[in-house]
Amino acid sequence: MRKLLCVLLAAVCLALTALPARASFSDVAPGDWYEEAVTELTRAGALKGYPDGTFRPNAKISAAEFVAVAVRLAGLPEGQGQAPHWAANQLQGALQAGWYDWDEIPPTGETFDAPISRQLAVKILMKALLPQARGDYNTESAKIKDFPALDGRYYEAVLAAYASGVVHGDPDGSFRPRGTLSRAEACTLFQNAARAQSGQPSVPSPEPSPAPTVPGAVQTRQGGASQNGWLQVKGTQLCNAAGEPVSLRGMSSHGLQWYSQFTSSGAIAATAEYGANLFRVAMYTGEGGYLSRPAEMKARAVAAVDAAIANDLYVILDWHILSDGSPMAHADEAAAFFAEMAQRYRDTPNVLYEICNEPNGNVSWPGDVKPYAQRMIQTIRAASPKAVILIGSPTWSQDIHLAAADPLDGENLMYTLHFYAGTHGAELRSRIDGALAQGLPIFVSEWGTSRADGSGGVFLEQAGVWLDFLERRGISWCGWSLCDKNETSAALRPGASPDGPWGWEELSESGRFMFSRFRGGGGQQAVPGPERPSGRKIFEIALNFSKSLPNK
Ligand code: IDC
Repeated sequence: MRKLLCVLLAAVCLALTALPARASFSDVAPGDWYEEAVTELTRAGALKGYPDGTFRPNAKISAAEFVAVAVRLAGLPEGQGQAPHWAANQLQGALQAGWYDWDEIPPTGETFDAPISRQLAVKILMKALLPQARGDYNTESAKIKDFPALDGRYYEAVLAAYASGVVHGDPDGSFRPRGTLSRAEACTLFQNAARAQSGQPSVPSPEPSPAPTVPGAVQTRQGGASQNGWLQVKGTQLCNAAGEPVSLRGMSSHGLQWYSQFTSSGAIAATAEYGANLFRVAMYTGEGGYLSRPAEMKARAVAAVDAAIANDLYVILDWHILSDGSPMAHADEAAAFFAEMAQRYRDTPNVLYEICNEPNGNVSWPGDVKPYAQRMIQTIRAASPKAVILIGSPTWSQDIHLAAADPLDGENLMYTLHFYAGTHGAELRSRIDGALAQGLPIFVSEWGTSRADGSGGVFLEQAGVWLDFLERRGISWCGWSLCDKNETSAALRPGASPDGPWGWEELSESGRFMFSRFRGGGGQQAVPGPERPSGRKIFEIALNFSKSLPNK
């Protein structure tokens, strides 16, 4: 009897010590599907959370974060990194060890904080932890529904990862090689690789994201509409349904009559992969736009809005007046359009209505823009009582001081301010502060790194000053423009695929700058490490690096 007790006691003790200590992150709860993986990696010393005690399981893992975990797990010696980044030495070590090539994560650092693609992550993982593993081409490729989407340089690693049970793919059988990984998913990959190393069976990861709440949504996003719900304006601040301040950041399309191909679901998804939670559908009225081809342009606008909704982004439906100067010139057409759209999207929290892009020419606030806005607000509110409505002002939506002195009545109204970094500076910024002080909510629904004509520059230093200014004030923004036109304000290089995804090399200088600021300029990355470099810093690093290259 006594002997039996001893044996039982020993068994209980053994069971207790075998239980993994729980990871103590405020957002990793017992029973979460990733809890075990996060705990194992934390105990192995490979993983750290954020200074605020969170782990952010659903955030996309960046290249630097992923490589840093791999380096720690493999015990790889660090190198001498050249970019001022918390993971530069670990990345340099991994590069020297041949885990990845120079072009995949350039040591200049521009993409260290960008989300890592799944195919590259798997390559690095296999090189780091299972370098001997191989997979049979015919057997393994048959398991991967989207095998043709894989870049050839990743075949070997991905086949080996499937063969050794490290990767199971999505429930629908696809691998999504150019998609991103959440931090939680990355943990299960590392856990599976560690298990494969020691001959233990791996665990397939379940559906990673919470179920979308938007009907028809194909993917949920950090900071997207399924997370934040109906927006509301409290004081001057844009807030989510729970009343917490939110900043929306993303890209505007170019004119739908010219570049609607870059409003495809693939293009919007590719932009969101870089961290955008906002898209703007710029439906020109003049210049061959809606007024001359209404049915066609409306169809394009609806398709673009639906694509943004399917990707869980907030989306601005922009009545893009420009050459038609006064919004009053076509107020009837605008009212009919917004009545239909507000009805169509009445139950969809994603949609914001921008009623007049840029009034200009001989227009006044009290005589033209304000009465126009009153009519549109009434029209939209008839169907959609709480959607956010964005209101322009004279002088290409720069005269917010006029609106601040004589604002409209109503809830969830914001006033747009547009700037171009090569043309507008401190004077316009101080106008924002003046308007905010008067209680006017501001939304920068269009800005560019170029001059106001869409060319010249790019003026990244000035743009950095602007974005830092906006960020400190919690102001949302949308960059001009997502297309491959040969002008400096275009975010894509000529010839970029309209369906994405886009590597860094397909982004223009302006695009790189804007895309790198979607997640904000500072403090969002995992510890350890200094603040993420601001856009200006990234620019300086790139500049210094190019200066250090020999002249050819
Ligand atoms: C520009 C486009 C350019 C096009 C022109 C006229 O970049 O390719 O030829 O419009 O249609 C705005 C406008 C926006 C302008 C942009 C740059 O809202 O339509 O786009 N800009 O000039 N306001 C200030 C600058």
